Amino acid sequence: MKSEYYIELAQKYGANNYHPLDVVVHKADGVWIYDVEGKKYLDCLSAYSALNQGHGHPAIRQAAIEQLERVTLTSRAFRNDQLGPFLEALCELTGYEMALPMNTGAEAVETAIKAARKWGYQIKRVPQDKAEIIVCEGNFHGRTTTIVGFSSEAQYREDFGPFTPGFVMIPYGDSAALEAAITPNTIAFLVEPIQGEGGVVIPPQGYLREAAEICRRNDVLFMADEIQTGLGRTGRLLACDYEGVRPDVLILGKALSGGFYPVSAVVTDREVLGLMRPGDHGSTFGGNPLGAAIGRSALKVIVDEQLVERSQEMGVYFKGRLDRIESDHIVEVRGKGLLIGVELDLPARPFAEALRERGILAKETHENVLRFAPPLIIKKDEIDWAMEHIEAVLMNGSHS
Ligand code: IF1
Repeated sequence: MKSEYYIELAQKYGANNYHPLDVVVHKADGVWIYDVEGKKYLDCLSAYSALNQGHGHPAIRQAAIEQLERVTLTSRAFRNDQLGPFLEALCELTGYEMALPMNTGAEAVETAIKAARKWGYQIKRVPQDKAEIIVCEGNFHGRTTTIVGFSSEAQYREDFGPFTPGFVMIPYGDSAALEAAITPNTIAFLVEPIQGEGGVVIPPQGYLREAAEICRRNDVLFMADEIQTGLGRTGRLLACDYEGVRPDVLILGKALSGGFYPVSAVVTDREVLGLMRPGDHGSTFGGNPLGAAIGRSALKVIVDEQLVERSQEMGVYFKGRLDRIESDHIVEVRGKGLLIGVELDLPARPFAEALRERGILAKETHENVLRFAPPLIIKKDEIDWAMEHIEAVLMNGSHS
């Protein structure tokens, strides 16, 4: 069947809440994607960093198959033999005492908000229903009604209100603004170490360290949304590691499953998640044995294959090659590890279309930014191949 057939079906029966590139993926392996017509593409998006380990990683696939054949779902009404080992691996790798598993990133953010509020009322002793959480302009933390309620992006909010109260917005990258916004009722600061959707926005050096210090001084939880930046994407295990910051609440998702299954988690010390009591929170699928087996294997691959170091090394190489392209369209190249944004003086979408024509899948974000975020297993010669096309497209505008 030709691509048009599948595109028409999805357009006819699917809600129109996306504007995808018209490549109809049939299969994928490692850094490569194949469409229904057999054309091959280099994946430079990694499903927004969910595929740090690459498509269909053999070790994760094996763990998934073995678990599929045993048991996939128990619900948390019963225990299973995969959850404990997964949580242990997650806590040991990140250096925390406890974790709460969920499925999607947005659910993990919601979970972090609930955990922080509980901490705020029980430990910080904020008056009931007065807890405030500080968030940043340009944030992206997911699509639930509570989360879009504190988005600064008009379209994400429009016609979806009324929204959950209790959130205060400050400019991103401005630690003085954080200090000024804190009140006796502030319980937490929720922040992305690099704003992905915001256009790969890197805050000023020292910002995360200052912000964490301000939070510590004011008895405010520093909550890092590392759903996109975590697990090696930026060349460190966590992007917060660049500034030696250890968040009080760490939020992970995406690559926690290597793209096999939705697996997310909130990770903290006992002081925060230790406050959860039976019935306070839950999810039918959260912590299920299939997700847990996949999650544990996905973490093992990151360690065994030294994907953090690879991300650092290949990221420097990838960005270095981009830096040398002398195109009038490039305003700025920015990034850490293999999370790289190229800001253009034109809309980025036609550039993404031109790259797709040449066999490279990348996506625009925030109108003018082209994002490159390949799986962390990408090799130098694959970057070299891609760079010829990227250079041609960036030099000639989108007409190449
Ligand atoms: C979509 C963007 C990326 C995230 C951070 C939480 C979530 C995300 C930092 C929620 C999700 C996704 C969602 C996806 C596109 C994508 C995205 F372009 F929208 F902004 F990655 F940059 N925190 N980001 O980046 O996780 O509930 O989706 O599992 O189409 O909305 P989720």
